[in-house]
Amino acid sequence: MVGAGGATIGSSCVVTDTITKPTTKPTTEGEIKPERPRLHKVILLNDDYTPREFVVVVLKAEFRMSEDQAHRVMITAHRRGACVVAVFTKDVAEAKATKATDAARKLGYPLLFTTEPEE
Ligand code: TYC
Repeated sequence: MVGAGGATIGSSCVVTDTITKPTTKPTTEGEIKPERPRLHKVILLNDDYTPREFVVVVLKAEFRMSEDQAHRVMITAHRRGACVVAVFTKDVAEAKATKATDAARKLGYPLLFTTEPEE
Protein backbone atom coordinates (compact mmCIF):
# COMPACT_ATOMS: atom_id res chain seq x y z
CA MET A 1 0.00 0.00 0.00
CA VAL A 2 1.31 3.45 -0.87
CA GLY A 3 -0.13 6.60 0.75
CA ALA A 4 0.50 10.30 0.17
CA GLY A 5 4.11 11.10 1.01
CA GLY A 6 5.10 7.61 2.03
CA ALA A 7 5.37 3.97 1.05
CA THR A 8 4.35 1.13 3.31
CA ILE A 9 6.76 -1.75 3.52
CA GLY A 10 5.27 -5.04 4.68
CA SER A 11 2.74 -4.15 7.35
CA SER A 12 4.92 -2.58 10.00
CA CYS A 13 6.91 0.37 8.62
CA VAL A 14 6.07 3.56 6.76
CA VAL A 15 9.01 5.10 4.94
CA THR A 16 8.83 8.80 4.09
CA ASP A 17 11.53 11.13 2.77
CA THR A 18 12.86 11.79 6.25
CA ILE A 19 11.62 9.26 8.77
CA THR A 20 11.02 5.57 9.24
CA LYS A 21 8.08 5.26 11.58
CA PRO A 22 7.17 1.88 13.07
CA THR A 23 3.45 1.25 13.30
CA THR A 24 3.89 -1.77 15.56
CA LYS A 25 5.97 -2.12 18.69
CA PRO A 26 7.20 -5.13 20.67
CA THR A 27 5.61 -5.48 24.12
CA THR A 28 7.61 -6.52 27.18
CA GLU A 29 6.63 -10.13 26.44
CA GLY A 30 8.10 -9.75 22.97
CA GLU A 31 4.80 -10.03 21.15
CA ILE A 32 3.91 -7.54 18.37
CA LYS A 33 1.01 -5.26 19.19
CA PRO A 34 -0.39 -2.88 16.54
CA GLU A 35 -0.37 0.79 17.53
CA ARG A 36 -3.26 3.09 16.77
CA PRO A 37 -2.60 5.41 13.81
CA ARG A 38 -1.65 8.93 14.90
CA LEU A 39 -4.63 11.27 14.61
CA HIS A 40 -4.62 14.68 12.95
CA LYS A 41 -6.49 17.77 14.06
CA VAL A 42 -8.57 19.85 11.67
CA ILE A 43 -8.17 23.49 12.70
CA LEU A 44 -10.47 26.36 11.76
CA LEU A 45 -8.72 29.72 11.37
CA ASN A 46 -10.40 33.09 11.85
CA ASP A 47 -10.43 35.79 9.19
CA ASP A 48 -12.05 39.20 8.93
CA TYR A 49 -14.24 38.58 5.89
CA THR A 50 -16.07 35.25 5.93
CA PRO A 51 -19.62 35.68 7.26
CA ARG A 52 -20.21 33.93 10.61
CA GLU A 53 -23.30 32.19 9.29
CA PHE A 54 -21.36 30.71 6.37
CA VAL A 55 -18.73 29.28 8.75
CA VAL A 56 -21.56 27.60 10.66
CA VAL A 57 -23.04 26.18 7.44
CA VAL A 58 -19.68 24.66 6.43
CA LEU A 59 -19.06 23.18 9.88
CA LYS A 60 -22.51 21.56 9.87
CA ALA A 61 -22.15 20.19 6.35
CA GLU A 62 -18.58 18.90 6.41
CA PHE A 63 -18.17 17.96 10.08
CA ARG A 64 -21.74 16.84 10.83
CA MET A 65 -22.13 19.29 13.70
CA SER A 66 -25.38 20.54 15.15
CA GLU A 67 -26.21 24.24 14.84
CA ASP A 68 -25.19 24.72 18.46
CA GLN A 69 -21.85 22.88 18.15
CA ALA A 70 -21.00 24.68 14.91
CA HIS A 71 -21.84 28.06 16.44
CA ARG A 72 -19.61 27.39 19.46
CA VAL A 73 -16.66 26.34 17.30
CA MET A 74 -17.12 29.35 15.00
CA ILE A 75 -17.27 31.78 17.95
CA THR A 76 -14.17 30.22 19.53
CA ALA A 77 -12.20 30.66 16.28
CA HIS A 78 -13.57 34.20 15.93
CA ARG A 79 -12.48 35.16 19.47
CA ARG A 80 -9.21 33.23 19.82
CA GLY A 81 -7.99 33.10 16.21
CA ALA A 82 -8.31 29.35 15.76
CA CYS A 83 -10.28 26.35 17.02
CA VAL A 84 -9.80 22.59 16.76
CA VAL A 85 -12.82 21.23 14.90
CA ALA A 86 -12.24 17.47 15.20
CA VAL A 87 -9.59 14.76 14.88
CA PHE A 88 -9.35 12.10 12.17
CA THR A 89 -6.77 9.87 10.53
CA LYS A 90 -4.37 11.92 8.39
CA ASP A 91 -6.05 11.24 5.05
CA VAL A 92 -9.56 11.99 6.33
CA ALA A 93 -8.43 15.17 8.13
CA GLU A 94 -6.72 16.48 5.00
CA ALA A 95 -9.65 15.59 2.74
CA LYS A 96 -12.16 17.32 5.02
CA ALA A 97 -10.00 20.42 5.49
CA THR A 98 -9.54 20.72 1.72
CA LYS A 99 -13.23 20.19 0.95
CA ALA A 100 -14.36 22.74 3.55
CA THR A 101 -11.77 25.31 2.39
CA ASP A 102 -12.74 24.78 -1.26
CA ALA A 103 -16.43 25.34 -0.47
CA ALA A 104 -15.54 28.78 0.88
CA ARG A 105 -13.19 29.58 -1.99
CA LYS A 106 -15.98 28.92 -4.51
CA LEU A 107 -17.88 31.83 -2.98
CA GLY A 108 -14.78 34.01 -2.75
CA TYR A 109 -14.33 33.76 1.04
CA PRO A 110 -10.83 33.41 2.55
CA LEU A 111 -11.97 30.85 5.18
CA LEU A 112 -9.20 28.34 5.89
CA PHE A 113 -9.06 24.91 7.52
CA THR A 114 -5.62 23.42 8.23
CA THR A 115 -4.45 20.12 9.71
CA GLU A 116 -1.73 19.13 12.13
CA PRO A 117 -0.73 15.90 13.88
CA GLU A 118 -1.86 15.38 17.48
CA GLU A 119 0.95 15.20 20.04
N1 TYC B 1 -14.43 36.80 11.91
C1 TYC B 1 -15.49 36.59 10.93
C2 TYC B 1 -16.42 37.79 10.94
O1 TYC B 1 -16.39 38.59 11.87
C3 TYC B 1 -16.30 35.33 11.22
C4 TYC B 1 -15.44 34.11 11.26
C5 TYC B 1 -15.47 33.28 12.38
C6 TYC B 1 -14.61 33.79 10.21
C7 TYC B 1 -14.67 32.15 12.45
C8 TYC B 1 -13.80 32.66 10.25
O2 TYC B 1 -13.06 30.74 11.44
C9 TYC B 1 -13.84 31.85 11.37
N2 TYC B 1 -17.23 37.91 9.89
